[in-house]
Amino acid sequence: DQHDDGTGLAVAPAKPALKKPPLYKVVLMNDDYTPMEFVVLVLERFFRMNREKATQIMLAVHTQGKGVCGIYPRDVAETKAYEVNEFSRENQHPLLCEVEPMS
Ligand code: TYC
Repeated sequence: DQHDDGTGLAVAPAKPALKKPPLYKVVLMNDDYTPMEFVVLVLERFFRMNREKATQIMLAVHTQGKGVCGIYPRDVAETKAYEVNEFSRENQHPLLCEVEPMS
């Protein structure tokens, strides 16, 4: 980093090149029609959960209305949500996945 601009006065050092990106929550919404088994499959396939963890998250969403299934940088979060919604539509289920900024 260059800390002197030639005037002899200190200037702020450059930002470090590798900074942690802002994180976003991928959230699964409850609905009345999507089968529980399909939600478990989605959590296993797109969020790399084992059956036990997937079942636990599915039931939390079922009882609480929505739930976080993963936390990622923005582009990864948007891609996950898009792929889940595409997979749900292909299988004719209304399951909805959304992205929310971390509070
Ligand atoms: N509520 C659904 C049912 O009773 C199950 C379900 C769980 C749906 C989680 C969506 O994100 C969801 N079949």
